Amino acid sequence: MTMESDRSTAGVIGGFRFHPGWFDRAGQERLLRELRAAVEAAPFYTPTMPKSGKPFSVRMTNLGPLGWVSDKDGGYRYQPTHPETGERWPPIPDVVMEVWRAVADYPHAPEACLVNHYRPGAKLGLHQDADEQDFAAPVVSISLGDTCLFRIGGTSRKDPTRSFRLSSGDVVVLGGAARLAFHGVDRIYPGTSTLLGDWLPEDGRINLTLRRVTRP
Ligand code: MD3
Ligand code: FE
Repeated sequence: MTMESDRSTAGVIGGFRFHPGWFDRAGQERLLRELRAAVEAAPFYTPTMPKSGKPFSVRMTNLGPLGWVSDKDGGYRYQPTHPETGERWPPIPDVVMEVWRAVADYPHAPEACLVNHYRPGAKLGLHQDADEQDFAAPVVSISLGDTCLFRIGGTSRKDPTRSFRLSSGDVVVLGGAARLAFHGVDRIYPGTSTLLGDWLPEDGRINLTLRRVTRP
């Protein structure tokens, strides 16, 4: 019962909702087809850290009217265009909007869908999502491809954390207190899914995070 990483969410900060297996394999493949078409128009790029300019190990792109970007000079921000192509981000596919409508319990549309690609070895350090104006809206996450080890704590960096695995097709909703919880991705388990192999030779994991950015 006290495994370091299991599928139970007991003891996790309030407002955290876990929907394992929301998408079955056919649903994951349908979603991936939409995503591939969008990523052709808005390719993955490598963001860099504010000030240091150190590259992220995670590659990113976005869908929707606003996208989250980061670079040395501009820092963390939302903007309507891709930092390398200068084009507007492609729309958020209907299948993704349907997940928001089903789980978000929030009456306005999301504005940003950040698409993270983790190759084996990529990580995302413990952080808060705090670049949005409306914390009343939850963040909704969809996992595709290889399983990862995800960690979530409390609203202070010093709070204890819990780890568990997120697998292909899982949906997580971060609302209430969890909306400002520290969280991160500690590792990717290579070879745990066959979903991405045909598309991304380096395989790995994709995560979509849906967010409301502006106050409605
Ligand atoms: C907990 N992404 O893009 S998704 C991010 O798996 C991010 O790619 C991770 O953290 C990923 O910012 C985690 C699950 C998630 C998303 C947002 C959260 C967990 C969260 C916001 C608050 C608390
Ligand atoms: Fe985050």
